[in-house]
Amino acid sequence: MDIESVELRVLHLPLVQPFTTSFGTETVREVIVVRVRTSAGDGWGEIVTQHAPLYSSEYTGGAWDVARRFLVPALLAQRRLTPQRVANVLAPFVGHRMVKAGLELAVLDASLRRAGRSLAGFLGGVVPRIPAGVSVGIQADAAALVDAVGGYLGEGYRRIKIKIAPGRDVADTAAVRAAFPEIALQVDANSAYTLDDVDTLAALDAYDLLLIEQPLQEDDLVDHARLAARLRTPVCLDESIVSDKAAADALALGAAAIINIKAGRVGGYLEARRIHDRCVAAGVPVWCGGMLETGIGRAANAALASLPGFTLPGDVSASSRFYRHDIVAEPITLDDGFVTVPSGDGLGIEIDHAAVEAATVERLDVRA
Ligand code: NPG
Repeated sequence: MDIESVELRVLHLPLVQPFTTSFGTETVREVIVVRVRTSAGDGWGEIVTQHAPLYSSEYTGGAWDVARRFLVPALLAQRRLTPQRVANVLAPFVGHRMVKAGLELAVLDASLRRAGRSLAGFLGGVVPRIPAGVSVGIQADAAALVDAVGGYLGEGYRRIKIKIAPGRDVADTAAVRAAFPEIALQVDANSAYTLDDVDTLAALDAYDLLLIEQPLQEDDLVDHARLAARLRTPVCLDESIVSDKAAADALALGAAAIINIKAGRVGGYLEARRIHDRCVAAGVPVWCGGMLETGIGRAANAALASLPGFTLPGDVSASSRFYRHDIVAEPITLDDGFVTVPSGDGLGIEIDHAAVEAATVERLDVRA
């Protein structure tokens, strides 16, 4: 397959409500979508960077620059590119994993469409639908949080994750647990704590949580292992797991008992599958995280989450949890608390071109 050109667009998609985490509040999702035009047809991908480097060092302006100047030209210089070769071609360029993941996804989509195969089938998915979890941002107060959680439970979500931050942790968790004693509940700190906070984090042990996600900084693997030894609640890593190698290190150190796999964060769906396979071999449960994906990345995440090691519900929610108007013809919906894994060729989605056009704030075509 030869790539003829790559179209990059920055989109601005308003969120149905603000989304607050320990690193900030988003009201508009800024995201880059990728369209590769190949000798065998088009493919679509999504680069999940945010406007500012708050979750990771990657951000949209940097992603745009590195894609345009280095990564896309490197792909355009290849003859007979396969999805499996994308990561190798891009490997000389350090970092920028979210950009690499978005480009690889577009090549995967084009290649699988041509082959008449679904992404889920290609990755090794084993179930036609996956249980849906939802990530609930920090609210004005604990009562508002309980209300928000109740709303999502009413929609059928099967697992709730609440965001925590210093000062908004134990009381918020206690309120949700008191209101909903039986639900599958977990918390996400997005790196907001240090080992000095061990007593606060240990206080969360009282609330029967599935896990605590990324309490410490991205590069704090040793401290996560120390913390894990002090908590009953299993420690799950997100930001720290930037590659299969990082996953191997975290497991070897005892820094994580559970891993959140996000294809964007680790450089692509093929690397995500390697982490899945490693965790299955090690008996470590994984779940599929989310980064407010549009219908493009959401379809791909549902495919990934259909692999057998994804034994915990992930953050693959309905598109309507974030967007009034998604950019695909058939946005992901909830059916009895489950999301159907797309079974069509490639990502199994059709792009709503008018919606893409309406959301575009910047566009660039890079040609061979
Ligand atoms: O459902 O897509 C979703 C959002 C899940 O909470 C979620 N994502 O820290 O995991 C996270 C958080 C996030 C959002 C991270 C945007 C980075 C960017």
